[in-house]
Parts: sequence; structure tokens; C-alpha cells
Amino acid sequence: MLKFYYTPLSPNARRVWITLLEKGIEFEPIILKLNGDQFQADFLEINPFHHIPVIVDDGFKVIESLAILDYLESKYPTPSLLPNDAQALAKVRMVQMVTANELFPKIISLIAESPESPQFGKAVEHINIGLKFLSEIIGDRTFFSGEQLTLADIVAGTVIPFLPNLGVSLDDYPQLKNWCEQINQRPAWQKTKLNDADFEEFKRRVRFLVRLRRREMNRDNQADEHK
Ligand SMILES: N[C@@H](CCC(=O)N[C@@H](CS)C(=O)NCC(=O)O)C(=O)O
Repeated sequence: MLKFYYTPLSPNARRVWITLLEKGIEFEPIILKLNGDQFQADFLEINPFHHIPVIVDDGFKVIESLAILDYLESKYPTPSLLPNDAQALAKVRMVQMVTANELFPKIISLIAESPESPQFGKAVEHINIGLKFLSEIIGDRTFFSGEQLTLADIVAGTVIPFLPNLGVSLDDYPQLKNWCEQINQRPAWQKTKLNDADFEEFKRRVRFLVRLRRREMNRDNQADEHK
């Protein structure tokens, strides 16, 4: 059976979890705590970058959430979560990449920075550029590709619904707001959603990781100065 390495707190892993549920793929859950267990030799053999999510299917391992989604779509094509039309497919990819590369890093800033700081304000500005772009793609459709749920909805749907809880209103984007309400009701979203305590724990871990990375960067910079 397909093995799924993840933690329920991770939005990157949740993309994969929701895809497994939407496609009705059976899996063996292997939960990591990310308290150092990701550095154990047996996990490093599976993913040398010590990240979840990872899947191992028939002995074939796949790392990187977006690569995992493509693998699952090819290997388990029903129900289909990708359109065939060139423009529709390009839109799915744009939604995925804009969410992963433009919105997600700024969400980290919303969690790590004080709401009064210039960095927080800049993150909100950037997120609004992303939301405007995404609301133009969704137009007045139910999902990003029309009536069919796709990987675009799954990737954006594990990020955008959290924005109001992090200080970014969706009031200027009524269709995205309707879409959030729709997808949040789907069984796969309900089953994988974070409760309030989990969400606080997720934010605590993000702040801890950001502090750790900053300390490491300072140490590296100081070491470079003394060379
Ligand atoms: N680009 C990767 C990112 C994965 C990632 O950053 N995973 C985090 C959890 S959200 C992780 O495993 N962190 C543990 C670590 O960095 O040691 C993906 O999309 O799968």
C-alpha cells in the first residue's frame, strides 16, 4: 500500500493528503513530528532534504508536494484533477505556482512579523497582488477550472482560507470568498482541517523555524567576516 509521510500541521503535506482523499486512494499514514525525527538516517534515506510530504508507492519514492500531485494524477487518473485544454492546464499551473511561490512565503511573514512592522505591511500588499491575480483567473466560476475540482483548488485551498485568520481580508474578492466556503465544506477539507489549537501550534512552529534560520544565517555571516 502507498506510504504517506506527513504531519497533519503542514499545508504542503495537506495538499497531498486532500488529493489522496479526493481520489479515494488508500494509504498507510506515517506521521513525523518534525521534532528532529526528520533527521533520522532512515528518513534521510527517503528524503535527503528532511522534508515532508513524501510518498512511497510500490517502492517508488516521490518528494516535493507538487511532484507528488502530478504522480498521483498520472498513476490514479480517476477522478481526474487536471484539465486537458492547454489554456485551462496553464491556469491550473499558474494557480499552483503563484500560491506556492508568491503567497505561501508571505504567509510565513504574516506569522513571524509583528502586525505593526513594515515587513508585515509589505507581505499584505504582495498577497493582495496575488489574490487579485487569482480572482481574475477564477472569474465567476465555482472552481479555478470551471465546474471541475482540480489541483489548482487543492493547492490554493490549503492556503487562501487561512488568510482572514492571519489579518488579510477576502472582502474585496467575493468569488474567492464563496470558493473558500464551498471547498471548506468538502469532506476531504473537513477531514484534514486544523482545529484552533493545531493552528496555534502551526504558528508557534513557524516562528520557531524562522528564528532558527535567522540565527543560523547570522552565525554564517559572522563566520564569513572572520575568514
Ligand atoms: N517544497 C517542499 C517543501 C516541503 C517543506 O518545507 N516541508 C516542511 C513542512 S511544511 C518540512 O518538512 N520541514 C522540516 C525541515 O525542514 O526539517 C514541498 O512542497 O514538498
